[in-house]
Amino acid sequence: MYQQAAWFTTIIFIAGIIGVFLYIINNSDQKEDYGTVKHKGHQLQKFYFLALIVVFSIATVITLKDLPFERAKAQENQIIVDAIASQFAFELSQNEFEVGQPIEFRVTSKDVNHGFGIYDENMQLIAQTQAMPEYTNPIYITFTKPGTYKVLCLEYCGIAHHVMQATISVY
Ligand SMILES: [Cu+2]
Repeated sequence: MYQQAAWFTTIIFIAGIIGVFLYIINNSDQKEDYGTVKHKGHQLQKFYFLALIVVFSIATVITLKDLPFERAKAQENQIIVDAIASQFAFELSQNEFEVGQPIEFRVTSKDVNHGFGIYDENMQLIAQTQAMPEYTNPIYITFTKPGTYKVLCLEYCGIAHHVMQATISVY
């Protein structure tokens, strides 16, 4: 659906640009007094510049208001799990959970920047954040299916980055 909207928008913009080019080509043989043309052009420029600012400001406000996905929020009865990344392992204060239990992972790093990506059994990324030294980034997640989930590092952090992982079991 978003793909389609992107396509339509692109095509409309391309059509608009082609239209402008055709208009300019069509009118390029008309001779006018240089002074008048310059004056008119300047006025037009001012008008289009303002119009662009207005159109893009409105478009920005409208499109930034809502994310195309639901944002996870903190819950009252959530379990808090400390997740500490370091070269080249994840240390989780708990890695066994129940289906339907809201969890907050508090993700940080002991050394360099790492990624913290939670993958389901089909190796689809279901949640992720950065693991950064001196920062704690939360992930709010409620597992809806039992199974074995994997945590993988998503940022190249050194020679053994590719082996950096942890396992989460959900019952
Ligand atoms: Cu890494």
